[in-house]
Amino acid sequence: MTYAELQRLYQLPFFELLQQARAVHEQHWPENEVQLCTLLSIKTGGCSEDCGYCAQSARYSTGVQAERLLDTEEVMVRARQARATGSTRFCMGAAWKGVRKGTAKFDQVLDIVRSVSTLGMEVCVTLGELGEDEARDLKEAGVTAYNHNIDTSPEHYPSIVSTHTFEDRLKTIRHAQDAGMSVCSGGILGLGEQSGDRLRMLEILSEFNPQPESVPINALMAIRGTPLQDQTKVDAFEMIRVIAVARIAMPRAKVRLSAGRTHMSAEAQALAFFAGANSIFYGDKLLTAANPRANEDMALLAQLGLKAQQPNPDLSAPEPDFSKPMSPAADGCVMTEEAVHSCGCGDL
Ligand code: SAM
Ligand code: DTB
Ligand code: SF4
Repeated sequence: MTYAELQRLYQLPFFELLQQARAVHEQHWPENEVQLCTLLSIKTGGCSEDCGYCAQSARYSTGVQAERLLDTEEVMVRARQARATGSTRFCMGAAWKGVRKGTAKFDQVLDIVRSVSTLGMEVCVTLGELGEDEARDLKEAGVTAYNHNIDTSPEHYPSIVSTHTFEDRLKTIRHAQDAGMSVCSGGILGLGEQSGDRLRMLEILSEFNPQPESVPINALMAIRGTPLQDQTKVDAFEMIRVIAVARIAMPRAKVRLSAGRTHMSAEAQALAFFAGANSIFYGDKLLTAANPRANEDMALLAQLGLKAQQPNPDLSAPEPDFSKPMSPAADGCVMTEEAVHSCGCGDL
Protein backbone atom coordinates (compact mmCIF):
# COMPACT_ATOMS: atom_id res chain seq x y z
CA MET A 1 0.00 0.00 0.00
CA THR A 2 1.35 3.45 -0.81
CA TYR A 3 2.39 5.97 1.80
CA ALA A 4 -0.41 8.31 0.69
CA GLU A 5 -3.05 5.58 1.13
CA LEU A 6 -1.71 4.66 4.56
CA GLN A 7 -1.66 8.30 5.60
CA ARG A 8 -5.25 8.80 4.49
CA LEU A 9 -6.29 5.83 6.64
CA TYR A 10 -4.23 6.88 9.65
CA GLN A 11 -5.81 10.33 9.64
CA LEU A 12 -9.42 9.13 9.48
CA PRO A 13 -11.66 9.88 12.45
CA PHE A 14 -11.02 7.08 14.96
CA PHE A 15 -14.34 5.27 14.53
CA GLU A 16 -14.22 5.44 10.74
CA LEU A 17 -10.78 3.85 10.80
CA LEU A 18 -12.01 1.19 13.19
CA GLN A 19 -15.05 0.43 11.03
CA GLN A 20 -12.91 -0.03 7.92
CA ALA A 21 -10.39 -2.20 9.74
CA ARG A 22 -13.18 -4.27 11.28
CA ALA A 23 -14.74 -4.93 7.89
CA VAL A 24 -11.41 -6.19 6.51
CA HIS A 25 -10.85 -8.24 9.64
CA GLU A 26 -14.26 -9.93 9.51
CA GLN A 27 -13.83 -10.75 5.85
CA HIS A 28 -10.46 -12.45 6.35
CA TRP A 29 -10.66 -13.64 9.96
CA PRO A 30 -14.31 -14.52 10.67
CA GLU A 31 -13.47 -17.04 13.42
CA ASN A 32 -13.34 -14.64 16.38
CA GLU A 33 -10.06 -16.23 17.43
CA VAL A 34 -6.84 -14.97 18.97
CA GLN A 35 -3.63 -16.93 18.56
CA LEU A 36 -1.73 -17.53 21.78
CA CYS A 37 2.04 -17.51 21.28
CA THR A 38 4.53 -18.41 23.97
CA LEU A 39 7.85 -16.60 23.96
CA LEU A 40 11.00 -18.09 25.42
CA SER A 41 14.39 -16.45 25.59
CA ILE A 42 16.75 -19.34 24.81
CA LYS A 43 19.85 -17.13 25.05
CA THR A 44 19.51 -14.05 27.20
CA GLY A 45 21.67 -10.93 27.35
CA GLY A 46 25.24 -10.09 26.40
CA CYS A 47 24.36 -9.02 22.84
CA SER A 48 27.01 -7.13 20.84
CA GLU A 49 24.44 -4.83 19.20
CA ASP A 50 23.43 -1.38 20.43
CA CYS A 51 19.67 -1.35 19.74
CA GLY A 52 18.64 1.59 21.91
CA TYR A 53 15.51 -0.07 23.28
CA CYS A 54 16.97 -3.42 24.25
CA ALA A 55 17.47 -4.82 27.74
CA GLN A 56 19.85 -7.43 26.30
CA SER A 57 22.50 -5.24 24.72
CA ALA A 58 25.86 -5.70 26.48
CA ARG A 59 26.45 -1.96 26.00
CA TYR A 60 23.89 -0.89 28.58
CA SER A 61 23.59 -1.64 32.30
CA THR A 62 20.05 -2.92 32.47
CA GLY A 63 20.47 -5.55 35.17
CA VAL A 64 19.98 -8.38 32.67
CA GLN A 65 22.84 -10.87 33.04
CA ALA A 66 24.25 -12.72 30.05
CA GLU A 67 23.28 -16.37 30.20
CA ARG A 68 24.23 -19.50 28.25
CA LEU A 69 22.16 -20.96 25.45
CA LEU A 70 19.57 -23.31 26.96
CA ASP A 71 19.88 -26.99 26.20
CA THR A 72 17.27 -28.88 24.26
CA GLU A 73 15.56 -30.53 27.21
CA GLU A 74 15.23 -27.24 29.09
CA VAL A 75 13.49 -25.77 26.07
CA MET A 76 11.30 -28.84 25.58
CA VAL A 77 9.98 -28.56 29.13
CA ARG A 78 8.83 -25.01 28.38
CA ALA A 79 7.50 -25.93 24.95
CA ARG A 80 5.40 -28.80 26.31
CA GLN A 81 4.04 -26.49 28.96
CA ALA A 82 3.18 -23.90 26.30
CA ARG A 83 1.26 -26.47 24.31
CA ALA A 84 -0.54 -27.77 27.37
CA THR A 85 -1.70 -24.26 28.22
CA GLY A 86 -3.12 -23.61 24.76
CA SER A 87 -0.35 -21.92 22.76
CA THR A 88 -0.26 -22.81 19.09
CA ARG A 89 2.99 -21.03 18.41
CA PHE A 90 6.28 -21.27 20.25
CA CYS A 91 8.70 -18.39 19.64
CA MET A 92 12.31 -18.65 20.71
CA GLY A 93 14.51 -15.58 20.91
CA ALA A 94 18.28 -15.29 21.18
CA ALA A 95 20.24 -12.14 22.00
CA TRP A 96 22.68 -12.41 19.14
CA LYS A 97 23.77 -10.23 16.25
CA GLY A 98 23.18 -13.33 14.15
CA VAL A 99 24.02 -16.98 13.60
CA ARG A 100 26.60 -18.72 11.42
CA LYS A 101 26.48 -22.25 9.99
CA GLY A 102 29.15 -24.59 11.35
CA THR A 103 29.20 -23.10 14.85
CA ALA A 104 28.30 -25.10 17.94
CA LYS A 105 25.62 -22.62 18.93
CA PHE A 106 23.89 -22.85 15.55
CA ASP A 107 23.98 -26.66 15.70
CA GLN A 108 22.43 -26.47 19.15
CA VAL A 109 19.64 -24.20 17.87
CA LEU A 110 18.95 -26.67 15.05
CA ASP A 111 18.72 -29.47 17.58
CA ILE A 112 16.25 -27.43 19.67
CA VAL A 113 14.15 -26.66 16.60
CA ARG A 114 14.04 -30.32 15.50
CA SER A 115 12.73 -31.31 18.90
CA VAL A 116 10.21 -28.48 19.34
CA SER A 117 8.84 -29.04 15.85
CA THR A 118 7.60 -32.50 16.87
CA LEU A 119 5.06 -30.93 19.25
CA GLY A 120 2.58 -29.68 16.65
CA MET A 121 2.94 -25.95 17.30
CA GLU A 122 4.17 -23.37 14.84
CA VAL A 123 7.86 -22.88 15.52
CA CYS A 124 9.19 -19.35 15.31
CA VAL A 125 12.75 -18.26 16.01
CA THR A 126 14.39 -14.85 16.21
CA LEU A 127 18.15 -15.17 16.17
CA GLY A 128 19.31 -11.98 14.42
CA GLU A 129 21.04 -11.98 11.03
CA LEU A 130 20.83 -15.02 8.76
CA GLY A 131 22.62 -15.89 5.54
CA GLU A 132 21.14 -18.11 2.85
CA ASP A 133 22.65 -21.31 4.28
CA GLU A 134 21.49 -20.64 7.82
CA ALA A 135 17.97 -19.89 6.58
CA ARG A 136 17.87 -23.14 4.62
CA ASP A 137 19.08 -25.18 7.60
CA LEU A 138 16.50 -23.62 9.91
CA LYS A 139 13.71 -24.33 7.47
CA GLU A 140 14.86 -27.94 7.10
CA ALA A 141 15.04 -28.36 10.88
CA GLY A 142 11.37 -27.38 11.17
CA VAL A 143 11.13 -23.61 11.66
CA THR A 144 7.81 -22.34 10.32
CA ALA A 145 8.39 -18.59 10.82
CA TYR A 146 11.38 -16.32 11.23
CA ASN A 147 10.89 -13.17 13.31
CA HIS A 148 13.00 -10.22 12.24
CA ASN A 149 11.46 -6.84 12.86
CA ILE A 150 12.21 -3.75 10.82
CA ASP A 151 11.23 -1.88 14.00
CA THR A 152 10.71 1.60 12.51
CA SER A 153 11.26 3.57 9.30
CA PRO A 154 14.58 3.35 7.43
CA GLU A 155 15.00 7.07 8.13
CA HIS A 156 14.60 6.71 11.91
CA TYR A 157 16.49 3.40 12.23
CA PRO A 158 20.01 4.92 12.41
CA SER A 159 19.02 7.00 15.44
CA ILE A 160 18.10 3.78 17.26
CA VAL A 161 20.82 1.31 16.14
CA SER A 162 24.33 1.91 14.80
CA THR A 163 25.84 -1.60 14.78
CA HIS A 164 23.81 -2.85 11.82
CA THR A 165 21.70 -1.21 9.14
CA PHE A 166 18.10 -1.26 8.03
CA GLU A 167 19.30 -2.83 4.77
CA ASP A 168 20.95 -5.66 6.79
CA ARG A 169 17.53 -6.35 8.33
CA LEU A 170 15.88 -6.51 4.89
CA LYS A 171 18.58 -8.88 3.63
CA THR A 172 17.90 -11.36 6.44
CA ILE A 173 14.18 -11.17 5.76
CA ARG A 174 14.81 -11.98 2.09
CA HIS A 175 16.97 -14.97 3.06
CA ALA A 176 14.21 -16.28 5.33
CA GLN A 177 11.62 -15.87 2.56
CA ASP A 178 13.84 -17.48 -0.07
CA ALA A 179 14.32 -20.50 2.18
CA GLY A 180 10.54 -20.92 2.40
CA MET A 181 9.98 -19.78 5.97
CA SER A 182 7.09 -17.47 6.79
CA VAL A 183 8.23 -14.07 7.89
CA CYS A 184 7.13 -12.41 11.09
CA SER A 185 8.11 -8.77 10.91
CA GLY A 186 6.83 -5.65 12.58
CA GLY A 187 8.09 -2.93 14.82
CA ILE A 188 8.03 -0.87 17.95
CA LEU A 189 6.11 2.32 18.67
CA GLY A 190 7.55 4.80 21.13
CA LEU A 191 11.13 5.07 19.84
CA GLY A 192 10.83 8.83 19.45
CA GLU A 193 9.52 8.43 15.91
CA GLN A 194 7.01 10.65 14.10
CA SER A 195 3.74 9.25 12.82
CA GLY A 196 5.31 9.40 9.34
CA ASP A 197 7.93 6.87 10.47
CA ARG A 198 5.18 4.49 11.57
CA LEU A 199 3.53 4.79 8.18
CA ARG A 200 6.83 4.23 6.34
CA MET A 201 7.31 1.10 8.42
CA LEU A 202 3.84 -0.15 7.44
CA GLU A 203 4.45 0.82 3.81
CA ILE A 204 7.63 -1.28 3.68
CA LEU A 205 6.06 -4.25 5.48
CA SER A 206 3.01 -4.20 3.23
CA GLU A 207 5.24 -4.17 0.15
CA PHE A 208 7.12 -7.32 1.10
CA ASN A 209 6.48 -10.01 -1.47
CA PRO A 210 4.87 -12.06 -0.03
CA GLN A 211 3.50 -9.88 2.75
CA PRO A 212 4.58 -10.97 6.25
CA GLU A 213 2.65 -13.88 7.68
CA SER A 214 2.58 -12.03 10.99
CA VAL A 215 3.18 -8.48 12.09
CA PRO A 216 4.05 -7.86 15.72
CA ILE A 217 3.25 -4.36 16.90
CA ASN A 218 5.21 -3.64 20.07
CA ALA A 219 4.95 -0.61 22.33
CA LEU A 220 8.32 0.25 23.80
CA MET A 221 8.93 -1.23 27.22
CA ALA A 222 11.25 1.52 28.43
CA ILE A 223 14.12 -0.34 30.05
CA ARG A 224 16.17 1.40 32.73
CA GLY A 225 19.79 1.76 31.59
CA THR A 226 19.01 2.01 27.87
CA PRO A 227 19.18 5.28 25.90
CA LEU A 228 15.38 5.14 25.56
CA GLN A 229 14.69 4.69 29.27
CA ASP A 230 12.87 8.03 29.57
CA GLN A 231 10.65 7.78 26.52
CA THR A 232 7.02 8.57 27.25
CA LYS A 233 4.56 5.69 27.06
CA VAL A 234 2.81 5.08 23.77
CA ASP A 235 -0.75 6.37 23.72
CA ALA A 236 -3.20 3.45 23.45
CA PHE A 237 -5.21 5.21 20.71
CA GLU A 238 -2.03 5.53 18.63
CA MET A 239 -1.31 1.85 19.11
CA ILE A 240 -4.86 0.94 18.04
CA ARG A 241 -4.64 3.22 14.99
CA VAL A 242 -1.43 1.51 13.86
CA ILE A 243 -3.03 -1.91 14.37
CA ALA A 244 -6.09 -0.87 12.36
CA VAL A 245 -3.97 0.45 9.48
CA ALA A 246 -1.81 -2.70 9.57
CA ARG A 247 -4.98 -4.84 9.38
CA ILE A 248 -6.20 -2.97 6.30
CA ALA A 249 -2.79 -2.93 4.59
CA MET A 250 -2.02 -6.61 5.32
CA PRO A 251 -5.40 -8.36 5.48
CA ARG A 252 -4.04 -11.91 5.67
CA ALA A 253 -1.35 -11.27 8.26
CA LYS A 254 -1.74 -12.14 11.89
CA VAL A 255 -1.41 -8.80 13.61
CA ARG A 256 0.17 -9.45 16.99
CA LEU A 257 -0.52 -7.09 19.87
CA SER A 258 2.95 -7.62 21.33
CA ALA A 259 5.10 -5.91 23.98
CA GLY A 260 3.47 -3.19 26.04
CA ARG A 261 0.16 -4.79 26.96
CA THR A 262 1.01 -4.29 30.65
CA HIS A 263 0.52 -0.57 29.97
CA MET A 264 -2.83 -1.05 28.25
CA SER A 265 -6.19 -1.29 29.98
CA ALA A 266 -8.44 -4.25 29.24
CA GLU A 267 -10.67 -1.82 27.29
CA ALA A 268 -7.78 -0.60 25.12
CA GLN A 269 -6.77 -4.19 24.37
CA ALA A 270 -10.39 -4.97 23.46
CA LEU A 271 -10.35 -2.11 20.96
CA ALA A 272 -7.07 -3.42 19.54
CA PHE A 273 -8.71 -6.84 18.98
CA PHE A 274 -11.72 -5.12 17.42
CA ALA A 275 -9.37 -3.20 15.10
CA GLY A 276 -7.71 -6.37 13.84
CA ALA A 277 -5.21 -7.72 16.35
CA ASN A 278 -5.60 -11.50 16.42
CA SER A 279 -2.57 -12.74 18.23
CA ILE A 280 -0.80 -12.10 21.54
CA PHE A 281 2.23 -13.25 23.46
CA TYR A 282 0.83 -15.37 26.24
CA GLY A 283 2.59 -15.97 29.53
CA ASP A 284 3.88 -13.85 32.35
CA LYS A 285 7.06 -12.79 30.62
CA LEU A 286 8.18 -11.60 27.19
CA LEU A 287 11.92 -12.12 26.68
CA THR A 288 13.08 -10.21 29.74
CA ALA A 289 10.19 -7.82 30.42
CA ALA A 290 6.79 -8.33 31.95
CA ASN A 291 3.64 -9.40 30.14
CA PRO A 292 0.11 -9.66 31.57
CA ARG A 293 -0.50 -12.76 33.63
CA ALA A 294 -1.81 -15.74 31.69
CA ASN A 295 -4.93 -16.04 33.85
CA GLU A 296 -5.76 -12.34 33.27
CA ASP A 297 -5.49 -12.89 29.52
CA MET A 298 -7.76 -15.91 29.69
CA ALA A 299 -10.30 -13.87 31.66
CA LEU A 300 -10.11 -11.02 29.13
CA LEU A 301 -10.66 -13.31 26.15
CA ALA A 302 -13.61 -14.95 27.92
CA GLN A 303 -15.12 -11.55 28.74
CA LEU A 304 -14.89 -10.56 25.08
CA GLY A 305 -16.22 -13.87 23.76
CA LEU A 306 -12.97 -14.50 21.88
CA LYS A 307 -11.61 -18.01 21.49
CA ALA A 308 -8.03 -19.15 21.63
CA GLN A 309 -6.99 -20.33 18.17
CA GLN A 310 -7.09 -24.12 17.80
CA PRO A 311 -3.97 -26.06 16.80
CA ASN A 312 -3.29 -26.38 13.09
CA PRO A 313 -4.23 -29.99 12.12
CA ASP A 314 -1.49 -29.94 9.44
CA LEU A 315 1.12 -29.73 12.20
CA SER A 316 0.25 -33.15 13.54
CA ALA A 317 1.53 -34.08 16.97
CA PRO A 318 0.60 -36.36 19.84
CA GLU A 319 -1.86 -35.16 22.46
CA PRO A 320 -0.29 -33.10 25.28
CA ASP A 321 1.34 -35.32 27.88
CA PHE A 322 0.39 -33.86 31.25
CA SER A 323 2.71 -36.27 33.08
CA LYS A 324 5.75 -34.31 31.82
CA PRO A 325 7.19 -31.74 34.21
CA MET A 326 6.02 -28.15 33.85
CA SER A 327 8.45 -25.25 34.07
CA PRO A 328 8.87 -23.53 37.45
CA ALA A 329 5.59 -22.00 38.56
CA ALA A 330 5.49 -18.23 38.48
CA ASP A 331 2.94 -18.26 41.30
CA GLY A 332 3.51 -15.53 43.80
CA CYS A 333 6.17 -13.95 41.62
CA VAL A 334 5.73 -10.20 41.30
CA MET A 335 6.50 -9.02 37.78
CA THR A 336 7.40 -5.43 37.10
CA GLU A 337 7.58 -3.38 33.94
CA GLU A 338 11.38 -3.47 34.09
CA ALA A 339 13.54 -6.19 32.70
CA VAL A 340 13.37 -9.32 34.82
CA HIS A 341 15.50 -12.43 35.06
CA SER A 342 14.91 -15.11 32.49
CA CYS A 343 14.56 -17.77 35.18
CA GLY A 344 10.98 -16.63 35.62
CA CYS A 345 11.49 -15.55 39.23
CA GLY A 346 10.51 -11.98 38.49
CA ASP A 347 13.47 -10.49 40.36
CA LEU A 348 14.99 -7.35 38.90
N1 SAM B 1 18.37 -10.38 18.41
C1 SAM B 1 17.25 -10.59 17.59
C2 SAM B 1 16.85 -9.38 16.79
O1 SAM B 1 17.26 -8.29 17.15
O2 SAM B 1 16.12 -9.55 15.81
C3 SAM B 1 16.06 -11.15 18.32
C4 SAM B 1 15.60 -10.61 19.64
S1 SAM B 1 14.93 -8.97 19.67
C5 SAM B 1 14.81 -8.78 21.40
C6 SAM B 1 13.31 -9.11 19.00
C7 SAM B 1 12.46 -7.87 18.90
O3 SAM B 1 11.91 -7.57 20.16
C8 SAM B 1 13.12 -6.58 18.48
O4 SAM B 1 13.30 -6.47 17.11
C9 SAM B 1 12.10 -5.55 18.96
O5 SAM B 1 11.13 -5.29 17.97
C10 SAM B 1 11.45 -6.22 20.15
N2 SAM B 1 11.89 -5.57 21.40
C11 SAM B 1 13.08 -5.70 21.99
N3 SAM B 1 13.16 -4.95 23.11
C12 SAM B 1 11.97 -4.30 23.21
C13 SAM B 1 11.45 -3.37 24.15
N4 SAM B 1 12.17 -2.93 25.17
N5 SAM B 1 10.19 -2.92 23.96
C14 SAM B 1 9.46 -3.36 22.90
N6 SAM B 1 9.92 -4.23 21.99
C15 SAM B 1 11.15 -4.70 22.13
C1 DTB C 1 8.46 -9.18 18.90
O1 DTB C 1 8.13 -8.39 17.99
N1 DTB C 1 8.27 -8.91 20.18
C2 DTB C 1 8.80 -9.98 21.00
C3 DTB C 1 9.22 -11.04 19.95
N2 DTB C 1 9.00 -10.36 18.71
C4 DTB C 1 10.53 -11.69 20.01
C5 DTB C 1 9.86 -9.53 21.92
C6 DTB C 1 9.41 -8.41 22.84
C7 DTB C 1 10.53 -8.07 23.74
C8 DTB C 1 10.14 -7.09 24.79
C9 DTB C 1 11.26 -6.70 25.65
C10 DTB C 1 11.87 -7.78 26.47
O2 DTB C 1 11.19 -8.73 26.88
O3 DTB C 1 13.07 -7.65 26.77
FE1 SF4 D 1 20.75 -7.73 20.31
FE2 SF4 D 1 18.34 -8.17 19.18
FE3 SF4 D 1 18.58 -6.74 21.48
FE4 SF4 D 1 19.42 -5.70 19.19
S1 SF4 D 1 17.29 -6.26 19.69
S2 SF4 D 1 20.54 -5.67 21.16
S3 SF4 D 1 20.21 -7.50 18.13
S4 SF4 D 1 19.05 -8.89 21.21
